[in-house]
Amino acid sequence: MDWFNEAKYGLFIHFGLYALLGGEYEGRVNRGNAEWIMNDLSIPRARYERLAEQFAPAAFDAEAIAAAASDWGMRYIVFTAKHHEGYALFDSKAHPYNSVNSPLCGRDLVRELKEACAARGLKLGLYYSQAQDWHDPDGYRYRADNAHKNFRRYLDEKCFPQVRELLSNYGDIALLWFDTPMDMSRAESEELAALVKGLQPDCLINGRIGNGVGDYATMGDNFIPRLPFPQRWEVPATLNDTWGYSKKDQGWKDARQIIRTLVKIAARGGNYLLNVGPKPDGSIPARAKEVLAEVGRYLRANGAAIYACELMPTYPYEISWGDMTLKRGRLYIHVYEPKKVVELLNMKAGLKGARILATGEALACSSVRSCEEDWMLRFEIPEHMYGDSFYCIEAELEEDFPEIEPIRVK
Ligand code: JFZ
Repeated sequence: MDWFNEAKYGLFIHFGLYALLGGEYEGRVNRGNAEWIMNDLSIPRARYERLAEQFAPAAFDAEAIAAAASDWGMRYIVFTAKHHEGYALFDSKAHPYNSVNSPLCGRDLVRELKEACAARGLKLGLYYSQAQDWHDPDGYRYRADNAHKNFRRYLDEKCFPQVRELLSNYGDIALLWFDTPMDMSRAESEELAALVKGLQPDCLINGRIGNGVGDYATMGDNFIPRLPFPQRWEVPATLNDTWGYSKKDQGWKDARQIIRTLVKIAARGGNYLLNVGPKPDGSIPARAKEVLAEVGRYLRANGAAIYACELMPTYPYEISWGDMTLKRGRLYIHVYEPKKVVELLNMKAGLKGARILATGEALACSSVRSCEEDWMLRFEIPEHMYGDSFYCIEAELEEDFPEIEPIRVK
């Protein structure tokens, strides 16, 4: 799992026929996730299938996406090879409902993305909805009567053959990202995992394969554990409020929120898998690109404080103006507000030195007692930076991690 532990930040891409609807169908707006529209608005299968005839992602440019993702500081991409709608974005001989058979598309988007990622040194993971398939009569469907279905037939005739194709026809796949296991039994999750590992032993499997079978835990959207979590984990998260493209959803988070979340996740030993939902033509919404480019600038200057950083043994406390990450005896203090001095209260350490990470400018630093007689780490910010925010201090320690000094009761 080394690459995954070091990567910390990945790009999730939710693309499929739902993008054509953008969260609206025949004047009705879908209030939930845009990619759930077929289910949530009960669009009949025969009607929804017609979208495959219109699927024309002329602006889906895998090379531009891979170039952008690496520019944005992301180390891996997870792409929806097949979402709950059942439509595959790759050349599947196992099932004809796929992008190669769409007359206005005729392309294998998984292959294009795999080649573009390989050229950029990015890992490619594939999302595959293993349990829900609203197109297959025997696939599960949320809030429906699934009891009469022959789920085994669906597994044998669609799910397993397609997973086999994904792991046989595209070279190394770094990760298979399964989702919503629903009523899958432990034996079924294990059988699917065995299929994956039998074809590609190094391919990681996320927690949503179900029944505790995956290689790491998948958290809920934007959920960050409060206490050190001993397992490897990943937070899938939206940049606005939905995964698939939505015409209405303008709830974009800004770059500073994303940076703060990324720092918090990295300090707590997790990965941040941040989503974009391409438009019907396959292009990424402009606002998403702006925000991600700004986050990328922070990472270019401060990546040493994020990639491959370690799980903190403890989180001393929540600071309103910043956060900390840790790597090999270096404590990184991410500062979000203008400051003249940065003080970390109730911490004590042997300090070998400190600098502004992005520029290398040395800082006066000390491990001293405050006027309240508590220990603290103190860093003096150079005058020309008094007005700055969103920078990072690198403090070199004599030990692995500062001592946390309890607050004294006076
Ligand atoms: C699932 C999908 O249904 C959704 O469309 C999207 O692909 C997302 C990444 O994953 O939605 C979930 C599944 C589980 C949780 C949240 C959203 N969860 O456990 O909190």
